[in-house]
Amino acid sequence: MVLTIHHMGISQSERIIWLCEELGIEYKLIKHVRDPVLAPTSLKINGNDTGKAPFIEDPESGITLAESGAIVEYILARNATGELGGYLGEKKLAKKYGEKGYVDYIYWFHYANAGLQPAMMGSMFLDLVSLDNDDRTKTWADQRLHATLKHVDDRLAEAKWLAGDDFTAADIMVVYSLTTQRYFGPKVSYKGYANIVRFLGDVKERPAYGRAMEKGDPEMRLLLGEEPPVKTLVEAGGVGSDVWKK
Ligand SMILES: N[C@@H](CCC(=O)N[C@@H](CS)C(=O)NCC(=O)O)C(=O)O
Repeated sequence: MVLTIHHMGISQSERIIWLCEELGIEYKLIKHVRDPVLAPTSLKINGNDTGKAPFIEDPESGITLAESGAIVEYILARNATGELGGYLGEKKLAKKYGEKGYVDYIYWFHYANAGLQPAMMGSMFLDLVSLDNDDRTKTWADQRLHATLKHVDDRLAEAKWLAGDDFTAADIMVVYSLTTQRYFGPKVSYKGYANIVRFLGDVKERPAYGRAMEKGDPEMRLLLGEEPPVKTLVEAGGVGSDVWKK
């Protein structure tokens, strides 16, 4: 009995499809379409109290779960062979306590949704209201956003992947916030963040990433380069527009 992934197009649930593709585990994909920006009523499923994406159902254990970080940890633990730690055969996407890279792994795994994503969303919301460029709140949010991006960029200057030499689930957590999130804002360019751009180039080379994006969002133009979209989906009125399409 395979895991069911509820994926909403152009959303954080791309992380879960990507994780399963990297691990090579089978899953059933149920797609939901934004209405036209927020989550549709089809995501108001028993167990999904917030009605957001991602959401998974595991028929084997009867467990349902929301929150991408929790889901990633659940899938890694569920598929761990031997000791807990996200092993699947030779594939290993988590670091264990005591292992080289462990502290960086947990730090960047959590930084994705606790540091980077809030900074992106704070700037996204401020971009949506008409504030003067020298508005204090906007200035502070911009400073916070760029300090956050610099923090990620500095890490990627010293390591190929966020946990070190090995690609891990921490990279999966961070990539949505740097890429697809920009369809909603902020319209931030990565000019000056050469290490982030290099990292996104390495992500593009991963076959599992390509497969995940093709399965989850086959129409979406991937935002792996320096420049953000000219117009966000919010400005364009939602997914009915074609600003996000290839
Ligand atoms: N922290 C949650 C965030 C979930 C979330 O906000 N998902 C967005 C998609 S990126 C959503 O469902 N938005 C629709 C809405 O808020 O109505 C996670 O990591 O899963």
